[in-house]
Amino acid sequence: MPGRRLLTALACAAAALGAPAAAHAEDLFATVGPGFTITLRTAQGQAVSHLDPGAYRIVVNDLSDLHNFHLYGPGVSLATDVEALEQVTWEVTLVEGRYAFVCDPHATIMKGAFTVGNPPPLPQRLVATVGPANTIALTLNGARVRTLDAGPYVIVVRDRSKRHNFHLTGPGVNRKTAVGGIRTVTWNLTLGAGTFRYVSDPQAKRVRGSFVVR
Ligand SMILES: [Cu+2]
Repeated sequence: MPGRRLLTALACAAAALGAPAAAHAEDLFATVGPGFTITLRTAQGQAVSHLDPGAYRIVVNDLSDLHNFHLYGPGVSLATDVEALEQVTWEVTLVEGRYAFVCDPHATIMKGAFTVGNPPPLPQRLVATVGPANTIALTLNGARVRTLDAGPYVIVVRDRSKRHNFHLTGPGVNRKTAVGGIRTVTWNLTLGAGTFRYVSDPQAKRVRGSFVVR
C-alpha cells in the first residue's frame, strides 16, 4: 500500500525532526511571589546565570496577584498576568545573547538576568572629568585608568570648566568637547590596542594624562 508507506515515512520524518529538540529540552523553573521574590532555577535548584543555546521548557509558577513573571531577550518575550495566579509552561528556544526576567510592576527590585552562549562583552563605563581647576582624569570604578583591555567602552565626559575641554586621541580615536562650555556628554567608543592621550587643549602641556590599551 503506497499510501500507507507514505504516511509511515512522513511520521518518521516528523519524529526525526521533533526528536533532537525533545531530547535536549531542559526544564527550568520560574517562580514569582508570593512575596517580593522572583527566581529562575534549574531542576537541581541552582539559580540560572548561564545556559547553552537550545530548547528549554520553562515551568512558570506565578504565585501572586501583585506580581508577574516576564522573560525577554533575543526572540523571546513572554509574561504572565499581574492580576492572576497561574502555572504555565513555556517552550522556548534560547540563542546566544543576554536574557532578563522581571516582575513588571516592581522591575527595579524584582529582576534577574542570564547569558546564553558567549555573547560579546557589555561596554564598560569610564568617567572623564576636566576642571573646575587644572585637573583632568579618566577613571574606571573610581580608579584612575592606566591600562585597559581592548573592547567597547562608554565614556561619560564631564567638562566642568569653560577654560578647559576634554580631548581624547589614540588609534582611530579623536574626540573632544568644546572649550568655553560646561557640559556632560557620552561617547560610545571601541578602543583598540595602543597608547591613548587626553588633554585640555588650552593647557595641553600641564592638564593631561594617558593610558595604554592592550
Ligand atoms: Cu512584583
